[in-house]
Amino acid sequence: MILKVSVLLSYNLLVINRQAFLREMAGEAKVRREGLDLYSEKLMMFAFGGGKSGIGEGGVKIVGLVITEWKDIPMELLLRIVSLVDDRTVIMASGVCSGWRDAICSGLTHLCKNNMNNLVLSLAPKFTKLQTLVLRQDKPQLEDNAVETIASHCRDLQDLDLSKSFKLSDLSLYALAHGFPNLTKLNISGCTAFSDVSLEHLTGFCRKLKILNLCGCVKSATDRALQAIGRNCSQLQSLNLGWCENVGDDGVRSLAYGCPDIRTLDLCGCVCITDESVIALANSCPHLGSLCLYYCRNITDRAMYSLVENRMKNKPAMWKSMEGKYDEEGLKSLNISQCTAITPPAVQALCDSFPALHTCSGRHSLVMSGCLNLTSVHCACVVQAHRAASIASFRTQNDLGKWKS
Ligand SMILES: *[C@@H]1O[C@H](CO)[C@@H](O)[C@H](O)[C@H]1NC(C)=O
Ligand SMILES: *[C@@H]1O[C@H](CO)[C@@H](O)[C@H](O)[C@H]1NC(C)=O
Ligand SMILES: *[C@@H]1O[C@H](CO)[C@@H](O)[C@H](O)[C@H]1NC(C)=O
Ligand SMILES: *[C@@H]1O[C@H](CO)[C@@H](O)[C@H](O)[C@H]1NC(C)=O
Ligand SMILES: *[C@@H]1O[C@H](CO)[C@@H](O)[C@H](O)[C@H]1NC(C)=O
Ligand SMILES: CC(=O)N[C@H]1CO[C@H](CO)[C@@H](O)[C@@H]1O
Repeated sequence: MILKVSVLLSYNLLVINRQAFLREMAGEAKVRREGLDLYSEKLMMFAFGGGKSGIGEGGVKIVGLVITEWKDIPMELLLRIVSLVDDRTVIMASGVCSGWRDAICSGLTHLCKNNMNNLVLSLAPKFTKLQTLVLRQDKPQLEDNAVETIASHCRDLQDLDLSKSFKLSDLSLYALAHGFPNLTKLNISGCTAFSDVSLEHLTGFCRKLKILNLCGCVKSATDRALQAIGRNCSQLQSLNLGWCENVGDDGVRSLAYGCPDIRTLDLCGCVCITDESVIALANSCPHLGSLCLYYCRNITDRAMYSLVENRMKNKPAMWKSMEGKYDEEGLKSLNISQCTAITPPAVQALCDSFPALHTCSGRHSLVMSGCLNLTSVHCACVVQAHRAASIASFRTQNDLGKWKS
């Protein structure tokens, strides 16, 4: 019975890719609206022991108890229903009847909360076509054997979220490395137990990674691991290294040179990095659109001017290649909050050369709170920025000249 309940739960909590999931459960041909409705009805009949029990007339009557929505069904009854019907029916009903699904999910969340590891162990072998798997946990339960099971059964997986699973050890990363050569998205944010050796190993196998979240992985995100990422994962577009305080310039430099397609990089709280990191990124990563340098205290104006300078260098080429899609390139988001060494003229130059950066109230794309010396910077909202662009670029040239001399 637990297994059946868990299969249903998995629909919401484990399985995100509904299409692949339905294909897996039903076979392509059967996934038709009418088919789903039939399943739903079959399920209802199980629920109430007879054909026409008033479903669809705004409610279901059972002696002494009026049920207007699925969520009103007592938990014992739900459990009984689930234990009677086959997995496929339950799943198919979930596909059409969100009320049913929500009822089960809200009612049985505790089951999942306390049995995540067992759920995964029993479910993974059933979902061999799974492409996306999100295993978020309130309290970490996932253990290496669950990840090993996923790795040996769900060979098509491309997107895996294991964030905050700090019970996992290096064994999990080794299992992922060998199980998923085609992994494009991996979230191990907050998985603090992994070592840099195992991460390095992983990058040698998962070479198609595009999105990687290592936020808080202090032990694994070292310069050595970043060098491996730079050598192996040239398609990387998004990397979160937030609060990875072992990351230094050598690592970021390797990353910048090895992953020229990087678009989003979070270096917040990487206290060891200096201007050299930003200069390498500015030189090598023309698509960089979002950069977080929050609390990187050793970043100075030099870093800001390197971004500006590369913007000027790349602009003519960009105009040509983007055919007017000017706004799609260049920094769109920058967080230099708490970077106390940066001065107003440098940030002004930055604002002037990246029109997408703005400080419109309530939705800053340039965040500089905590830098008291920046109060004199005036960064326009997007509309004005467009208009000011030509004047701005002239001013920027002047600023650059000043800085260089
Ligand atoms: C990975 O992708 C390649 C190319 O798309 C494919 O040939 C291969 O079978 C895939 N490997 C796995 C384990 O899915
Ligand atoms: C990864 O996990 C963290 C923590 O659960 C979450 O905030 C983040 O949105 C997830 N996704 C990506 C793509 O980083
Ligand atoms: C960062 O700045 C502090 C203070 O100026 C300095 O002591 C430290 O050596 C710098 N760190 C690096 C990695 O350059
Ligand atoms: C800037 O970055 C820090 C660290 O990631 C974050 O806490 C803060 O919310 C960011 N600020 C904005 C406005 O995005
Ligand atoms: C920023 O301003 C404060 C107070 O005005 C001053 O003490 C500090 O030296 C300034 N820092 C820099 C880097 O200019
Ligand atoms: C194929 C390839 O380039 N693999 C590299 C992955 O990263 C490690 C560690 O930096 C290198 O030793 C491999 O050569």
